[in-house]
Amino acid sequence: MRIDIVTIFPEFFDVLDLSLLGKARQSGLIELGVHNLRDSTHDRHHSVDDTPYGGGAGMVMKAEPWGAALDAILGEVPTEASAPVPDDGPILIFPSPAGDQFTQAMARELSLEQHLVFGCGRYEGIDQRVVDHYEARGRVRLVSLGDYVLNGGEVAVMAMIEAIGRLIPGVVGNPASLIEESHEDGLLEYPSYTKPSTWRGLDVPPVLLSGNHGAISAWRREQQLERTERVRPDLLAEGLQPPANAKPSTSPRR
Ligand code: JD8
Repeated sequence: MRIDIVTIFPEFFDVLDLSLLGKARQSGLIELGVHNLRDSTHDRHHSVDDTPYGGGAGMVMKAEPWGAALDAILGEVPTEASAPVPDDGPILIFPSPAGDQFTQAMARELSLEQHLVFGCGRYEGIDQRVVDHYEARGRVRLVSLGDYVLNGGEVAVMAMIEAIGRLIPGVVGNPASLIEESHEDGLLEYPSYTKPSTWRGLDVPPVLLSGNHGAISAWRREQQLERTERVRPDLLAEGLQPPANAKPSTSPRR
């Protein structure tokens, strides 16, 4: 997968050299390009923002630097808006508090793409015509990390790249560990334990030391249901999702 990021804080993404994603880049599973928006400005101050039309607090990011930066990454996009919008090719993703909620299902969907381009806004946001221009010429998505306000898109992009990147086959060493995760089957994960079997007077649940795998799976499922009921009953309302590797069920959904 090719990932491009446009931002005024390119060093923010240096951390992507580390850990799993760092290895995935070395192995070629993920190709990453980080672009400084100011490199697409031509004035002495490399200015990327200006006052909002209609007044109001704060500054808005100018369209021209974004147009220059994204055209350079997306390659020639059809000039006239009437051209059919290709349903393949890169997806341009703008993090925004006004975007669609980012979820595990969206992460799985985007992990199947060949080329993701992330545009990190700052200030009060990006001139709306940037989104309108590229929406008329290709696939554009506004995505929100959650219902709270950040100062810019970088943190959201970091979270999305981690959630998407680890679903690319080969990035996570043992793909089995991807199955039994919160949100993968619509349930929160069960509690985990490791040695010692007693710590500060707290014992590991005996069933986990029993070697009885049937009993252990039943206990873990029970823990998932109890925890989800208690912490995220909304997930139960959504109905359980079949685990990613589940065979499509022929029986009508109850
Ligand atoms: C992109 C600029 C800051 C937002 C005025 C504060 C995502 N879940 C999320 N919360 N906030 C963002 C987000 C915030 C951003 C930008 C994403 C670009 N800002 C603005 C509007 C109010 N300032 C986000 N994903």
